[in-house]
Amino acid sequence: MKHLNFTTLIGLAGLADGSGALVRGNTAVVVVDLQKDFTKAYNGSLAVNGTDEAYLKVAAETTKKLKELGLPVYATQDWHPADHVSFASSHMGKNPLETIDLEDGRTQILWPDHCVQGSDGAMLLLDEKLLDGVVRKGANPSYDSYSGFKDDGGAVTVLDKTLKSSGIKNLIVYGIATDFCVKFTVLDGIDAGYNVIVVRDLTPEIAPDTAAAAWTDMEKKGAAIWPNIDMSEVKNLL
Ligand code: VGL
Ligand code: ZN
Repeated sequence: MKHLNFTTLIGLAGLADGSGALVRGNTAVVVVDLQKDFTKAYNGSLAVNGTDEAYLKVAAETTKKLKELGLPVYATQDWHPADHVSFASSHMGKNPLETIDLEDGRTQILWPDHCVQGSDGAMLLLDEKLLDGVVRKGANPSYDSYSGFKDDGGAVTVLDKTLKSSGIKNLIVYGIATDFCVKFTVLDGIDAGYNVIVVRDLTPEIAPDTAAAAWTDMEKKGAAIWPNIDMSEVKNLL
């Protein structure tokens, strides 16, 4: 996994709520798209670098520790129909990683078929017992949804409502991948008013250039980038 060289750990002062401090007792974990198809460990169709067994083990152990501290844990799950607009196979003569212009003016990056509803590749790689909820996204054939909060057509998922109804103010976010689903989930989370922490070492990337831009965008918007999970920092939020 390639990383930007952050010289300083961005502390609690850099957060988005404007108050300069995280709110204690109101923190949830959002694990993004930890699914077979995105991993090398399972030979996924859209396998992201740095998603070997070792990564999955650390991600699972960290999630368990956070849950044991009492934090609610939500997972997003990419959940596409077989004819999804983001699949190159849905567009005659097109290949994965090409970009197309859709009729309504959106541009769409094309991917190999991945996370097809009900398929083995769509399976979440987290123990269900750790999860307080799963937010499925990308189920509308016509719209992609990198964000766990809303799709490209603006249709919202249950995530914001679920978090707000339990008084959540801070999110700890990690998962796959930096440059797409993590980035848009983080940016939308900040727009929805949350203080967002992103854990770099638990967040692999599809490509170095798009990932570098993603870290910059997230940081500029006010996300706190933690190099890794510091449990004593997390306990400060409790
Ligand atoms: C993702 C590309 C397509 C992701 C999902 O989880 O980052 N990337 N679908
Ligand atoms: Zn997808």
